[in-house]
Amino acid sequence: MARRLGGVIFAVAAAVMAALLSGSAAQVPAPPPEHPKGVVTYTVGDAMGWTIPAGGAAAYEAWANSQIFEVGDILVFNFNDGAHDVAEVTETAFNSCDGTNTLSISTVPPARITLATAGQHFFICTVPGHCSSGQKVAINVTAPSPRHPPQPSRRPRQPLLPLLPPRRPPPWLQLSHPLPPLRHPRRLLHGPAP
Ligand SMILES: [Cu+2]
Repeated sequence: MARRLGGVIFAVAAAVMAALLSGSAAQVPAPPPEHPKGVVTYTVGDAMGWTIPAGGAAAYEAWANSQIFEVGDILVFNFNDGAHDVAEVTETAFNSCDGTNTLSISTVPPARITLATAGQHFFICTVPGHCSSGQKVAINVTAPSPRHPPQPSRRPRQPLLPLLPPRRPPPWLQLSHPLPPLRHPRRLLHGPAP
């Protein structure tokens, strides 16, 4: 009898502990994945820099296709001061090498341009003849990933653990008649104490 009673108490206690443990474990949110690299700065054309490529526009096309650009990344255009510029243009202007209506233009090297939005970005040099000779590059920018979480100053501060009220055991675990303490189980074996 005492063994069974002790077993029941143990089972109930174990069930309560399991319920509490599983409940509290489920409340702890998984930590956000940390981005290992942060914002990536790309030098357009690498060692070639920003110039009229010997191989034509295919050189910049191949360079751009070998990278994965994400929102927040930075392009650096290296060129000789006064020899070139960098203009972001529409796709239509990019295709026709029209540098008359630019979205933005940088004339001082090195030009650092942050890729602020996802989608296609088109850059050309507006010096006559340069774009049509291949000084143009199209950049496909993908949406931010966990590699680029929002800036800490913009992220609302949250407690590490949510402040939830303490969990109560479910009603079916609440005993209407508390069980007597089992300090002297042997006594129960031989009947109630005198
Ligand atoms: Cu140029």
